[in-house]
Amino acid sequence: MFDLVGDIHGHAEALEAVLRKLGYRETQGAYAQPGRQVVFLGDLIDRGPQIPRVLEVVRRMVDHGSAIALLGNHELNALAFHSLWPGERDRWLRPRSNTNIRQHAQTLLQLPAAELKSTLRWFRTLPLWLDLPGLRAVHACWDERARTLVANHSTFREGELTDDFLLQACQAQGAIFPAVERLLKGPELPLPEGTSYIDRDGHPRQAMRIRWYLPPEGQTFRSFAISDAIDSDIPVADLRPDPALAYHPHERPVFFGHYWLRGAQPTRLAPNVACLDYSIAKAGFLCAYRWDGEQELCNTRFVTSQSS
Ligand SMILES: [Mn+2]
Repeated sequence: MFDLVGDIHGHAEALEAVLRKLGYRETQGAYAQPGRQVVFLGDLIDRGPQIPRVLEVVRRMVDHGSAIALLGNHELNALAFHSLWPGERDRWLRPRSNTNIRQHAQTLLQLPAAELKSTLRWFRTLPLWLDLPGLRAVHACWDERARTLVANHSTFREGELTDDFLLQACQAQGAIFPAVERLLKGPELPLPEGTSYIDRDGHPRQAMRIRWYLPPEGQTFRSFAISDAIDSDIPVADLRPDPALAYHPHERPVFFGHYWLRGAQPTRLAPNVACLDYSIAKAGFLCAYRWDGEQELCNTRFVTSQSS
């Protein structure tokens, strides 16, 4: 059975506390627990103070077979940040703008060159989703159309993200760029003409992150927004629904991270939907879910790094 762990962002102390609460013990250098495996939902790096230790704990578990680690947008961004355009000497797949350097700065600061190189090689082996008979997991959004498009693309190899794949996935003109963005960053909905809101980092935004797992019928922009908005700024105008979105209640349970949720006590977002990102890198906590095969998720099964 599986224990799912949300975005860690370099917080090793919280990670090890949660692993111990879940019943994992460090033996022969790797946390393990008979009969159970961790699924890390991505975003291991950037922002936090102990990135090398987080990578060490997670990689040893993956090598040992006691964990599966999915690729988050921060891992994909790191690959693109350090990949040159084909045939060019100083043009990177992810432009080295001040914003992009700032986002990646703690990783650059904390990892020596050789370790960074080995980490990037390892990132290339990470899956973008986990699709099992009883559960699904992805960093930001389960979108079956996007997933199929990526899985069937000629550059896609399971467990081996090649230069060709990164080129198609990381630059705006790439053939699978929109699909990979949906899976790893989630869909965004443009706000009505002429409106905007200020996000939690103080930036004005014209598009909002949405509750993609809910049916959009009957929602307003404000009720359909998730996370980073100061809610009162979002207009109450009706949505034009895209029924293709939504995660149907009869689908198997899906777990994801990415959304910087707030609140003292994690709760499922729908009977078959749980987000495990509770903003550890913004004064929140690390969040996990102990899954024993149930198809209807249970609010008592969340485990967090908060003491109590
Ligand atoms: Mn993320």
